Amino acid sequence: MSSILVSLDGGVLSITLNRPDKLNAFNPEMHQLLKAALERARDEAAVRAVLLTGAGRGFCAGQDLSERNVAPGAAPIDLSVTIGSYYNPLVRRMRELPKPIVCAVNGVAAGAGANLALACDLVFAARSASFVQAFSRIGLLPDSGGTYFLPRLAGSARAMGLALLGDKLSAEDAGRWGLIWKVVEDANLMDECTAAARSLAAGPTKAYGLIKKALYASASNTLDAQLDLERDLQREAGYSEDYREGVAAFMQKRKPAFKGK
Ligand code: LHQ
Repeated sequence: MSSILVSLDGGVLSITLNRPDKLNAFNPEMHQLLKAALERARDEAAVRAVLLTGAGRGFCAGQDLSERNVAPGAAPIDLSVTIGSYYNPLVRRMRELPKPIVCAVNGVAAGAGANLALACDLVFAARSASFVQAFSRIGLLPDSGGTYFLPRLAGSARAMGLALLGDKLSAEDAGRWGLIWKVVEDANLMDECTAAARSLAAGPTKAYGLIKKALYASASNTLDAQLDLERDLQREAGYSEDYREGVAAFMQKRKPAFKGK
């Protein structure tokens, strides 16, 4: 059984992390297959949104620690190699993808798995799901963008508490704290996420890519720089076929038929 399942339907590329007996923890094969799936999402015009979830009772437990056990007396492993080769390129690939990524957090999201969810654009979590910055429990600091996302989403006091204590944060608290978009009942998670991804896949894809670019740039921009960026990106959006269609449909009081161009 492949460690990543991929299928395309209605413009939505569904990607399922599939190592359920390990709560979908990452090994090199899973990284390589996820990379290929995200490259497909970037390159194929037929893909207009991505839906990411996990198989079984967990979303993702981060790095597979059974591959990281250092025998007594053995030389320490340089973790920066794994981070530099896999996790950092993964987070960059997701944020730079000019198409929206919907995340369905179906269960526990721990370590890099929690931060992988936070790197997505529209995050839904099942009521029974949870988020754990498990790193400090094993003597590490949050990676995969955790030290960037957490203070920006939840504020620095909550980011520090989560990182230092490594406690489980319920989906409900993650919703209240602004870490994610929405909490939904477990039984409705996949239906709601599929509907959101389908709706995005039928939308103005180019504009969505520009929205991602502008909002993600704003975290480190001055107001002046952001105003200039909005001007430049709006020029690009204004040249799209979907903008023409959007305005024409509004004037004709009909629903727009966006093509993603
Ligand atoms: C696992 C894992 C796992 C292997 C559950 N690995 N088997 C980047 C670069 C380089 C190196 C280091 O790391 C990183 C980034 C990181 O992600 S570091 C953080 C790594 N992740 C963690 O520390 C989380 C470890 N897991 C847990 O704390 C718990 O499993 C959580 C809180 C996720 C869930 O707890 P439970 O619901 O009680 O489940 P469980 O602990 O019983 O796990 C179920 C099974 O999954 C179990 O196997 P078993 O054979 O006993 O049924 C676990 O061993 C296995 N599993 N996480 N990361």
